[in-house]
Amino acid sequence: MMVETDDGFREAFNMFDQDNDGFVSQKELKKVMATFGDPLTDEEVQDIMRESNSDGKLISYSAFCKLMGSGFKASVKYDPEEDIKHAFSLFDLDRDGFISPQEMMTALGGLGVPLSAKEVDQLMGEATMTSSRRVSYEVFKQVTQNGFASAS
Ligand SMILES: [Ca+2]
Ligand SMILES: [Ca+2]
Repeated sequence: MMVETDDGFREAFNMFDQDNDGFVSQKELKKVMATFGDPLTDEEVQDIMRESNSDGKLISYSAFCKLMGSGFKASVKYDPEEDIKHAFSLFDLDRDGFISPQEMMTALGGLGVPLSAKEVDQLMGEATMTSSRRVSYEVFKQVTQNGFASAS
């Protein structure tokens, strides 16, 4: 069977192997999947572990490649659009389709990034390039994908 380029999986593997010990543990698998907005139950994690490895405890890189080559890939396929939508919804607290400075401040504070009103104002200005200080989903997406510097 043809396997995709090693590098593609290596990148994904490194993302899962958070302590860089060369294996993906149950804990790491669960944690990373949760950050994808797709949390797994303990049972699901154990199923994946069992599928990937005979000892059912750690996923080696080669086992990981096998997983990615099989059906597992579809279920963890990284979908940036979904991810951005999810992130946007975390910011747009009142669901009016725009992120207000207040929402930005609240959401970032919740993420452990407390910003002053002035910093938020500056951030919003860089993101929107206008004085409206309201970030629409389109702007948010652009900023998320390109970073603040190149948003235009
Ligand atoms: Ca690890
Ligand atoms: Ca809002």
